[in-house]
Amino acid sequence: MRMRIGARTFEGPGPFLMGVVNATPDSFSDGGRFQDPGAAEARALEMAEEGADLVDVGGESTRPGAAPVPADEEIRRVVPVLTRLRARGFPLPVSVDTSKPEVARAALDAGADLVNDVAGLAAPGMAELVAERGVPAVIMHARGTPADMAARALYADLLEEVAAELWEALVRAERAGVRRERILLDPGIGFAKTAAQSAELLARLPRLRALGCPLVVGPSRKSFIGKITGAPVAERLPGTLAAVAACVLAGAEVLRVHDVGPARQAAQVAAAIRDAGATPPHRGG
Ligand code: HH2
Repeated sequence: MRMRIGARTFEGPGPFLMGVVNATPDSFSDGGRFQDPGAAEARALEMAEEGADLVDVGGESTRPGAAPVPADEEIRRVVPVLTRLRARGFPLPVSVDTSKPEVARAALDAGADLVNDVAGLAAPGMAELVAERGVPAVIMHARGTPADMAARALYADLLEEVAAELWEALVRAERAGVRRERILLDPGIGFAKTAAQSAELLARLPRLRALGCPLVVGPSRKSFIGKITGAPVAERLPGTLAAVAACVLAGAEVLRVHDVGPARQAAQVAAAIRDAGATPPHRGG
């Protein structure tokens, strides 16, 4: 990939790590821990130390069944975190995880560099805002809302339908003025996907790479890992690291993770294996 995000240019196959900071009371794995803006700020700093390439600040849980959060409440959760990070000269690009244009606008005004939208820029005005501000955006695949997405995990051909729906969202964004070279795509692990479907998407990521945009993947601590292993959410780090490695080997450029330090090591080793496979075999002698 080659993309300018905030003050940094992301160049090459990565993998780049996007650290998750959920300023929410109810996120599925870290709800309530970083709700205070000071705690969220400290978490972002810690992630930078651990080797994050950017951090993603969110104020609404999108776990299955989560209640929607009004825009003004989401703004109250997210903007103070961004303001603090920018005021102290935080060196990494910061993304805002939101599907609402009002929240994205307030976050961009407070210094966010990228819009990460689990609804694929579908809300009226969202793609126009991204176009007008000239910022990059993540278009993630999902169906429905957290309330009904589990019931919408019905596909005749998973990969082709996810690819087609991502493509539709990309074309819609381009019509609104978003430039192709500022778009990242994400298959939306766990969003209207069963555990088996999440695993299949990870196995077949190269199909989505064919859409031509860098890929972001967020497997961290998700329920497919629990379904496969029986591990509760607090014990899914080993499974997360296996998924991170698989994503890197399958060509994902950005990994969205909660545990940046451990994911850094897993991603580095997977990337070394990926790159070793791209050079001619060593024949000794
Ligand atoms: N997953 C979550 C939220 N935002 N954004 C992208 N691009 N890709 C993802 O897979 C993704 C995302 C859900 O995880 P989390 O933020 O930890 O939980 P919650 O939604 O409960 O806050």
